[in-house]
Amino acid sequence: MTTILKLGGSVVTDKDRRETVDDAALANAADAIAEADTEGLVVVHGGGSFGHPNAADRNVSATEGTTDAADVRAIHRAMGELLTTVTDELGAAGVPAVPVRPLSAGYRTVAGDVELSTETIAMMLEEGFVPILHGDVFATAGRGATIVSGDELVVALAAELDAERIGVCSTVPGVLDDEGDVVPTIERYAEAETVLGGSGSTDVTGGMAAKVESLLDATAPAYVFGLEDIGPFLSGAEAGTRIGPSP
Ligand code: IP8
Repeated sequence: MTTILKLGGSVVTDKDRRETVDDAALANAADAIAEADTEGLVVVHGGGSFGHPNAADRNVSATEGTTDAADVRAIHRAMGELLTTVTDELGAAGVPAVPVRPLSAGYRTVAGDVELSTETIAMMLEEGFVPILHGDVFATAGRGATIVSGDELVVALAAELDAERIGVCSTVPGVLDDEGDVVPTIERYAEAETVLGGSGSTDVTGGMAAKVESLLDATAPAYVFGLEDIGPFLSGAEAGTRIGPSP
């Protein structure tokens, strides 16, 4: 069984302090993953205070491209530093984590779709490794390079690897309604539109609304939950908000 777990950039970094890892949150996430059965697990982490400020400085987003290779290098470098920290921390906790860099494994088409080659990742899984990917900068037909969010990669990975479940670990315990309560399920975007706001910090890929919209297109049910629910999610429980039809 293949499971895709996204660690939100705002969970593993201090989103308000540039290029700063949230050591305690990352250690908690690493411990929860290490305690679970990691066979068939792929982890993707977001950009947080590494990717988003570097992309925003250069006016690069999921739709705005750059043709300047120095921009591509700068954004990719920042994400590489975060990837190294996340992979090392997971490894130290006992997870057989190995890094995978999306810039070298995919691209965005002229229609805006994400193409990701997953043969290498499938072989890593077969050999018992846990591949770790991240939101990145992606060569994009006719636009130079744009940002690919971790959420887009999660959807592409789920389709290509025929995953059964997607988990998205966020700073909140799920998608919240106006009263601050977790919305248990979202099956259509219209149901959630009124409760979805933007992101509080610099987020070039659109915050919770964009997350829900892209997860609704996924080939597997997706769950949005907080740090405390990584363990329950990985053990097969329902956690936070389920996005998409029931499994
Ligand atoms: O935080 C964005 O990934 P996300 C990655 O999953 C960059 O949206 C480079 C900003």
